[in-house]
Amino acid sequence: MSNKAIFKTLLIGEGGVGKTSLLRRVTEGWFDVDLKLTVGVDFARLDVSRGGWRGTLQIWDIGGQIRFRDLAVSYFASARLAIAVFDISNPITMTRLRDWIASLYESEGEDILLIIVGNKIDLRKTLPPTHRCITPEEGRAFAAEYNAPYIETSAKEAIGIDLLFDEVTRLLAERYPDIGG
Ligand code: G3D
Ligand code: MG
Repeated sequence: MSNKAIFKTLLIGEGGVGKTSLLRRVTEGWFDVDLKLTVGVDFARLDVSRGGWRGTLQIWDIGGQIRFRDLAVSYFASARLAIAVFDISNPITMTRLRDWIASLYESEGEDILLIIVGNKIDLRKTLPPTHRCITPEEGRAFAAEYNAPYIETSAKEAIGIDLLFDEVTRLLAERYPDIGG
């Protein structure tokens, strides 16, 4: 009998940073549930495990049509963890992520688990050297301000996705050792 706990996991960050692309990557081949709601939130469900610990992530991906100020209550409510995404090729998306995190903290408290993701790292090698990209060191320093792990990904080239969800699982298993399983 399945008795796995469900952990609401949010994807947050500016439009265009790659949230939906990351979700598509992780659910490829694993795909379980995909509900498109009229409010513009997609869900995907992903079973994860670590040692004897097992859980189900219910990953919420907000649609681009939802305005920021509409969000807090309905989207953030009861989340266990947030994956906060910026685009390494677009530094303003890192700055704006601060507002997302502040809003999340205001709604759910600063105790919520958080992982910072710098996505689109494939662009470091294709953009001209004059293009200002966020460096790994800058990404780590940003995440350290929130005491959060920093993971770099490319949804396009499927880099770092497993690592990201290993980290999600690790944080949840450590925070909720007795719930999963
Ligand atoms: P969002 O859900 O955060 O709004 P999307 O972002 O997943 O819709 O992605 C926005 C655009 O960025 C898409 O391009 C998508 O293909 C691209 N993208 C997402 N992840 C990556 C990545 O890792 N590398 C690169 N190079 N591009 C990425 P379009 O052109 O469809 O708008
Ligand atoms: Mg999207």
